[in-house]
Amino acid sequence: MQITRHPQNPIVVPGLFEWRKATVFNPAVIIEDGKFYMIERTAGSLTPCKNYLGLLVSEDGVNFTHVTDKPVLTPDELGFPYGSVQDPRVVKIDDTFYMNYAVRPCAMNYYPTGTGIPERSFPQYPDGWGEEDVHWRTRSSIATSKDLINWEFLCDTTPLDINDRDNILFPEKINGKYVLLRRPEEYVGEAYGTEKAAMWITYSDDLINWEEPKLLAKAGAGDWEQKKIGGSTPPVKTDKGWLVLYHGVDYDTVYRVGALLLDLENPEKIIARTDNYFMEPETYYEKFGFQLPNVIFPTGNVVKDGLLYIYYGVTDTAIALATVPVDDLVEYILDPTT
Ligand code: M1P
Repeated sequence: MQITRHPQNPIVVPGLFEWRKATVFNPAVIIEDGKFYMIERTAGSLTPCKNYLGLLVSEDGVNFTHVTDKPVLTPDELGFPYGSVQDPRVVKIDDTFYMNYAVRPCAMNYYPTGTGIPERSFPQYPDGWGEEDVHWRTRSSIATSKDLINWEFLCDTTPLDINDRDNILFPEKINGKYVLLRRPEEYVGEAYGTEKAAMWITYSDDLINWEEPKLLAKAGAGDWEQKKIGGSTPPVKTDKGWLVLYHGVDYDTVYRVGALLLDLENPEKIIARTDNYFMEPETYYEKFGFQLPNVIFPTGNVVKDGLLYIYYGVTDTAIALATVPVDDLVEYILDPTT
């Protein structure tokens, strides 16, 4: 199976506007009316690292320009004037766009070390912000839009007192219910059936009230996913099952990418899973960057002409694109010797 990194990588880089001059990464991407729309996670500074979401458009999925010179979603609009809005994933159900995003009510300071996890500190904020533990945790939510520009908060999909990100909606209801992937960081230990943060699945009739999540996939035996795993991209429907990319993190905080195939009618059932990763940091822009080295972090994928376009953050610094025939990837998951 051949994964092709685009020669123009990284295809989207920081700059242009104050609110994206430090970094851009981990984008949502969706095709609408034949055009590729990207929602990028951005920051104008690392101290504090207050993240915004910007909107770009492209005819070819490679060359993107901004639809508007302002962010389309800010932490301020969500009621968090010192917060950070992160890691969007977008699907369209009927005539509405649904965006999963993560929110930290107070943004932290990051000081890159160049060799690993950035050092961090907790800024002082006014008006009581930062005084409660919950202000420094990451919750996940859904916003809706009819045009990708104007977004409205719909609901929180996680309890507010735990860290829970990598929340991802399926692009259609299954057996009459909305379906959501989650990655509750604190659901570890014997009672939860997993020793490492894992992927969970939950259902809802109305998108507001979510059932108790069930454990879907936990870190496998491979070293590459020993620290934790999490869902990466919105599920893609194929004749063989729902294709879901996920990330695994090792003890050196290297991020790699694997994939799952889930049953179309019962997405709790894993039909097949890559034992090993199929992408890892290889190129300079994937190994070295402004924030965190050795991170590839897909958050968007679309299919066009049989090709899966995988959009991923690199080193939390820029955005890259890789493609693979979707059938080849599915065959590879079912039989890695192909
Ligand atoms: O810094 C790498 C990634 O770390 C987190 O991802 P996860 O909790 O799933 O490991 C997120 O902050 C993500 O945005 C970031 O790219």
